[in-house]
Amino acid sequence: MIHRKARGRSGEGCTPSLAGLRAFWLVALAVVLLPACSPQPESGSQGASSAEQAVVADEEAGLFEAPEIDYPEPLAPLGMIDAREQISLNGDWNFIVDPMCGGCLGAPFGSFSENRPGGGMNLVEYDFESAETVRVPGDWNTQQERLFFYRGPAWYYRTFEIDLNDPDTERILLHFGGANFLADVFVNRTLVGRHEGGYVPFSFDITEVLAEGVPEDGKHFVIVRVDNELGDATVPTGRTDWWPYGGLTRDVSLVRLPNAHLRNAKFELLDAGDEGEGASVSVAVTTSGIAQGTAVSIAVDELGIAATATVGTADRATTTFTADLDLWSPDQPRLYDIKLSTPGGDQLTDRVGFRTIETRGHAILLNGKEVTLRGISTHEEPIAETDRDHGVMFERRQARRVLEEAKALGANFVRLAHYPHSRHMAQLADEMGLLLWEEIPVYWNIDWHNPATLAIARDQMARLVERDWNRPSVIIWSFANETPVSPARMRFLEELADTVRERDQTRLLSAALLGDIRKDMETLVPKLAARALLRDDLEPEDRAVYEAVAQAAGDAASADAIITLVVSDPLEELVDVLATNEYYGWYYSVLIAKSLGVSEGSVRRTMLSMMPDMRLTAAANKPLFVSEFGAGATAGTRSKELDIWSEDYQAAVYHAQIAMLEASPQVAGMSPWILKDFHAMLRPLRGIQDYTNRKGLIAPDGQRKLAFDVLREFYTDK
Ligand code: GCB
Repeated sequence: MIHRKARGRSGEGCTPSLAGLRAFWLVALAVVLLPACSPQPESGSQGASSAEQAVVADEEAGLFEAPEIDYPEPLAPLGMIDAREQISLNGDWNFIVDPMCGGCLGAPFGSFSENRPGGGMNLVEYDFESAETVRVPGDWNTQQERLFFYRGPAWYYRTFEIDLNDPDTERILLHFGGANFLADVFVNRTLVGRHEGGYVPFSFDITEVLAEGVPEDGKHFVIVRVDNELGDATVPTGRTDWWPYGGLTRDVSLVRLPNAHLRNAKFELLDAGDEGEGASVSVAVTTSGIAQGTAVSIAVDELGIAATATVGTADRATTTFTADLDLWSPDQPRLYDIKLSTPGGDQLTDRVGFRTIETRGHAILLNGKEVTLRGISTHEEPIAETDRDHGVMFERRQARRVLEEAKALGANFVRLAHYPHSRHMAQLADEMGLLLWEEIPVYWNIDWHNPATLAIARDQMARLVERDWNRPSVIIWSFANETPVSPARMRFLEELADTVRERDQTRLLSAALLGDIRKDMETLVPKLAARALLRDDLEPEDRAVYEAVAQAAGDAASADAIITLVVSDPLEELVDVLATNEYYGWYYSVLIAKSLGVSEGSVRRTMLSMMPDMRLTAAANKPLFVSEFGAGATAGTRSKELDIWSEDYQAAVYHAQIAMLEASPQVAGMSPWILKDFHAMLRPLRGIQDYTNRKGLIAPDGQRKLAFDVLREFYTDK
């Protein structure tokens, strides 16, 4: 088993070095003196081969140093989870909020990991059985009002039953669809491992732990310490414009597998033939414990396909087959059931579609034909707050509601921002005929120099790709959002591009870029000044400033010219689609007003009238995609004067943006920001934001704002 060292994140820093120091007074001293949960510096050496041995009893270590714990890593990703034999562990789990990580003290892996009974002469200051409960899957923030802003550690506990038939012929995995953001997992008092990085699936093999028998109180149990505190070295970092929901946010289950089993399979269209006729498909299967030379069967009954792939070295089996396929597209989302089976009796199925996606010059081609991406961005939040039903959306029906609203908008494309959404999304998009952008939370400024940070990002990228590589709806993998340009960032992102390319070369790679805002402002400001001077509603002080700017700029300040803004970024070499987030009509007006010392209103009005004459283009000969634009509006607020936060102002920004982007030939599509208002700690403004980003086209109660119709009309006219 691979072991990984503690990373010096909140959690491991909570456990004092107690090896050999079991006396109570020392524990008490540690409790009093140690800064609980304070991050510790990364520690050095590699560890032993089992979790118990992994605590290095370093006689030299002082009381105040954390022990060196090597956390077993999760298994390589297990694919096709829905086709597996599972015992669901969803439901109510006992739950202890532990802001100071008191439960991290007093035992090698933290006292709460033991579920030690108290009473009699045993002093135990926690009790899972009588603890409150929260629903799994779900975040804790929206299940209890007092936890809404909570960031830190909490403990989950539940018992389970399973009959272990024969540990020599079967494996039992404990599987998590995702846990935000750090999870330490214990089964029957044994640390089975750690996963860092939210939103993606991971599992541990717990067969050996279960084989040791049921603990003395008669039930197997699992305890998970989940910590949603984020910092400078995590992915995402501690500052994001979305809610860092904590908890076991996705399904939890026990997966029963034969010892020799199929782990995953990837189906790729190698050649689409003549619009699907005579197409060839490659199949790449990964296996575990299956003897070399064994034939894995692949059947697609509807196509009359019965092929075999022989297991070779490195637990892999590959083959290709040819067939007459109906290609998948949003208009005709055709899916086929593919069955895999082994002579030993392991079986898997997946519903797979086949299509091609590529670029030619400025165009994106789906099945060889140019497609314009009529998109919308979304966070993983339910369409209506009343539909929350314990936490972030975790049920298929909630995911379906989001995609139905995207369809109602006339969209053919959804950007799943800014992290991997639940697996339901891509499965439903496959069925409903929507194209998807999937993304990992490399967001704003990440610790580009830190190998541990890179490891988390790579893990998220790999697990996302391996989870969804059979989903025809997914056409773009994105590995970054608004990351400031630097050589270190480039190196980091190159590694992520490699992580994708090693696994999947059939989809497009992208990242949402910031562009060069300073350069754009230099281009815009003289023209904006000339335009402003044509207005008859300018205040004299503003007019004086605009006159001075226009005069200094000379010819650059012509009022009637088309204004071309060029998106460029060193990443343009690495991506297939150049995506840009731009906020003309929202943030940029503040920047200009502040830098010139004029009223924001004068800039906003001028900008709105100028945008139809602005064009977005890119230096690279690649498709340009506008991955964000938008404006905030509190639903129900109306203003003839177009005051900001009104639905009218938001609608006006949409009209102006659409005029600009429709006239920009390099733009191959857009995904405005955003389908629905969403919780955001960065948005405190009382009475208007109330910790909600208001750029949604839909309000928290599910009501559509004016801009929804503006975009719908544009999309459905096309
Ligand atoms: C952005 C970010 C997005 C924010 C959005 C905003 O550029 O990519 O995460 O929520 O702007 O509303 O400011």
